[in-house]
Amino acid sequence: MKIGIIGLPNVGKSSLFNLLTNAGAQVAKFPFTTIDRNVGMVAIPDERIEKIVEITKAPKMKYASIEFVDIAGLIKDAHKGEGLGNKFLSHIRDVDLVIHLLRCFADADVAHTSSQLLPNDDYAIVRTELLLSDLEIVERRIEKIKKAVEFREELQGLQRVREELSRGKVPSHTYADVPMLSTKPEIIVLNLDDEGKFKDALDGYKISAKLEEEITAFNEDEKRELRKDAGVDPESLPGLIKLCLNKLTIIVFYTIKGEETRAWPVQEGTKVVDGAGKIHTDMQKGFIKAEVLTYNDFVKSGGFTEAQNLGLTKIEGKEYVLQDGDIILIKFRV
Ligand SMILES: Nc1nc2c(ncn2[C@@H]2O[C@H](COP(=O)(O)OP(=O)(O)OP(=O)(O)O)[C@@H](O)[C@H]2O)c(=O)[nH]1
Ligand SMILES: [Mg+2]
Repeated sequence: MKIGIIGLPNVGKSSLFNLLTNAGAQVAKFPFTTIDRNVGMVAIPDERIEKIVEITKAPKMKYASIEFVDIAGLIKDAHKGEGLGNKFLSHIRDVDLVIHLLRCFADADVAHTSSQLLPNDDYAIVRTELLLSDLEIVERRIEKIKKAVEFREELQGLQRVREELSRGKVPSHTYADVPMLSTKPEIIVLNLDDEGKFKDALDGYKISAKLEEEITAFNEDEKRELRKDAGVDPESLPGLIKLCLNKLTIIVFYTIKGEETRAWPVQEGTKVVDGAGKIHTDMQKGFIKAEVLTYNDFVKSGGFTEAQNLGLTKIEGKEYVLQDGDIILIKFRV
C-alpha cells in the first residue's frame, strides 16, 4: 500500500514528506524542486504495541509501516506535458491513496502559481489535470476496442465514463485495463501558516509544515497547545496517518513470539493464512492453525500464557478473517 502526496508546486509536499519520514528530501522556495519522486517508509503510530511490549518485555519492537511517495508538483496542462510533463501521472497511478496538499500559507518569498491564496481554485486545477489525463486514457482505450465484438460491453461502459469525465465528473465505474487517477481515494490536506492567519470554508485536514518544523523541541502537550493556537489539528501527523489507514481500510495485527514483538498492516478482510504469508511464506504454505487473542484480553490477562490459562485464546483455521488488534500465534509445518 502506498500513499502519494500531490499538489501544485511549492505547496509544501516535500516539507510534509520530510516531517513524516525524516528522509531529508530537497525543499526549496523554487517551484519544481522535486523532479524525481521521493519514497520513504513511515512507522504507523501505535500505542497498543507499546503497551504489548511493556508486557512481553521483548528486546525488539517493530511498528507496522506504510510507504509514502512525494510526487513532483503539477500545473495546469500537465497532462499535455506542461511543467515537468506527465511523468508524474505514472507516479500517481502507482499509489493507492492520494494526499492532495493545498497551500494555505502566504509567503511572498515562496513563489506560488497564483498571486492570491485561492486553495479552492488550486484544488480544481489539479483535479482537472487528473480528469483530463483520465479522459485521454479512456479515449485511447475506446479507439483500441471499438471494433472488437468481445469488448462491446466495456465499450458501452467506457463511453459513459468518457461522458462523465468530459463533464468534469469522477467516473462511476472503473475498468481493470483503464487505470484512472481521478477515481483514487483522496484526502485533502491544508498546509496553513504557523499563526493561523488563513481562514477559509475549505474542508480538509489542517496541518502546518512550518509550525511543525519550528516546534520540534517542545513537549507533546506544548505542541498540542501551539497547534490549537494556529488553528490546525492537534493530532497533527499521527492523526493524518490514522486518517490514511482508515481510508485504505488497513488494520494491524501483532506477533509476539520470540525476540521481537511486531505489528503487521493488512487490508481489512485478510484471512489469517494470508496474514501468515506476510510473516513468512513457509507459514502460509505449511499453515496448520492460528491461536488468536484480542488485544484487550491480552492486556487484561497480562500475557499470552496467562490468557491461554484463562481460556481466552481461540483456535482458528485458515479462513479466519483477521481483526484489528488480534495477537496471533501461527502453528505450521515446515
Ligand atoms: N511559510 C511557509 N512556508 C512553507 C510551509 N511549508 C513549506 N514552506 C516553504 O515552501 C517552500 C516549498 O516547500 P517544498 O516542501 O519544497 O514544496 P513542494 O510542494 O515539495 O514543491 P515542489 O517540489 O517544487 O513541487 C519551501 O521554501 C518551504 O520552506 C508553510 O507551512 N509555511
Ligand atoms: Mg517537492
